[in-house]
Amino acid sequence: MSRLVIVSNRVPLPNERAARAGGLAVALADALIPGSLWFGWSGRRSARGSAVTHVQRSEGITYATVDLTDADYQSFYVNFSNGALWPLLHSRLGLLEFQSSDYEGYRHVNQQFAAALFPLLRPDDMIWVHDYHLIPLATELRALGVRNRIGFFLHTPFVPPSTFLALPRANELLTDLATYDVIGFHTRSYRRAFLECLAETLDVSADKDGRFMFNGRPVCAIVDPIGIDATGFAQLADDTARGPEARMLRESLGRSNLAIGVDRLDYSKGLANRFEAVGRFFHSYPQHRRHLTFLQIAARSREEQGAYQRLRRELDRIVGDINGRYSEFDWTPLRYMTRAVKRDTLAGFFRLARLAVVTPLRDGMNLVAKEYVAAQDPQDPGVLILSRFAGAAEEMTEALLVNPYDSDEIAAAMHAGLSMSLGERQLRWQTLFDKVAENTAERFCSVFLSHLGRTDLRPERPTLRAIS
Ligand code: GDG
Repeated sequence: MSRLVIVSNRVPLPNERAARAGGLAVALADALIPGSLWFGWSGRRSARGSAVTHVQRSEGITYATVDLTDADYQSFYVNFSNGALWPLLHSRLGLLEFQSSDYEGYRHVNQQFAAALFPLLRPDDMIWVHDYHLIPLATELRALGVRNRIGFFLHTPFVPPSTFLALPRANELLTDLATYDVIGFHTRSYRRAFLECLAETLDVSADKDGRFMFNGRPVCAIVDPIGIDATGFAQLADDTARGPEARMLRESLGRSNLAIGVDRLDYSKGLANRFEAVGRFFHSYPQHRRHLTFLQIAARSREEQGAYQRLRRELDRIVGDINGRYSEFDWTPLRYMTRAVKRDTLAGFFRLARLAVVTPLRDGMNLVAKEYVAAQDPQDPGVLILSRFAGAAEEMTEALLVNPYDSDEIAAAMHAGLSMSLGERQLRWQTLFDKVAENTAERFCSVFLSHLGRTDLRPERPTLRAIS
């Protein structure tokens, strides 16, 4: 059997996994069969950058990581990946900042990653590259003569040509993507947008299954929604809802119900609009004052970027405004913390919450929505309020779907959720749970890898001797 090699920007090393927020690490943990290799950035910066590869083993998995230099960190990670590609792929052109030198830094780091990974590869490895930081990696590996199967999965949305082509050098990135054997997206609409970009810029057309030819080779763009280990998470929630943190939370709420939001602190997650909606809710439905407490856990991320610093200041202001306006001496409507919470604690908190408000402005999938559903007590499940613009909305249609820009609609959904009969909550939850339990992380990985496994190895390059 081929060995699986996963490549992602950050490698969730075994000793740091428990408390880190981030969807990719959570989902891929399930794909890692002993014997696999995971390669990527160590999360550290050093003068030697990628010149040294650090290798460690845990539970049969090999983790190989490289550092970044300060300059590479700034151009590759902060500026181009998170300052240009992330806003672009979340349809936030106003936040896109492009500098050619950052783009060159991005390509340079991909080249260095390829060079560091190359000596670790075996001829029949299947290489699975993840996310927007590493779009050019297959191009760089092919340039080194790597003939292995190489697949790519994009965890963010993909955007139509009218948006994607605003990025200078967009054509080069589309060519890079078409250099993979398999390219995976969460939803049909992201794949459609990608194929439209290919048709418009590279004059490539695909069949209805996303298959197309590029440079004389077959390529396949697939739809493969990511999921979670639903039964494992349900068990975790059941256990930790009885644990000390959950008990302390429950006691602190008094007679009030809990609504919960859990997100990385990112402008794509719609936190400012959500907080405005919480304010609208207590304004428009005063009967819920004192009877509902909203807990928002927003683990800080990417703090080096101006857009994120501005977001924090804005959120601090709105939270202060809402709490100043509606708090009583013994009740705070909106509790807001920017520290990460342990994963098992989070599972227990989800189970206690009567409502989850998951309202990103755009989101590739959104695993929090799935985790909340998995964590519920089947006898007395809570209600999920979900943005129409999360990839998860394509499958989770029994949630209360809302427009995340419309605070009145979110407030009305919160009221509807709190007023919903037990029978309706159970019906909606059961259907949602069945979907979450069917589309697991394990299924996501096996679908992708079975597509990748069906592609052919690249032919050996003709050597000079063969030509003469
Ligand atoms: C990207 C795409 C796509 C959050 N706070 C804490 C914490 N988390 C965990 C959640 C969840 C994960 O982080 C977040 O996953 P999401 O899917 O919601 O979002 P992104 O990190 O933006 O992930 C996204 C995903 O990739 C997978 O493809 O769904 O659309 O943007 O698991 O529970 N975990 C802990 N403490 C926290 O405070 N331990």
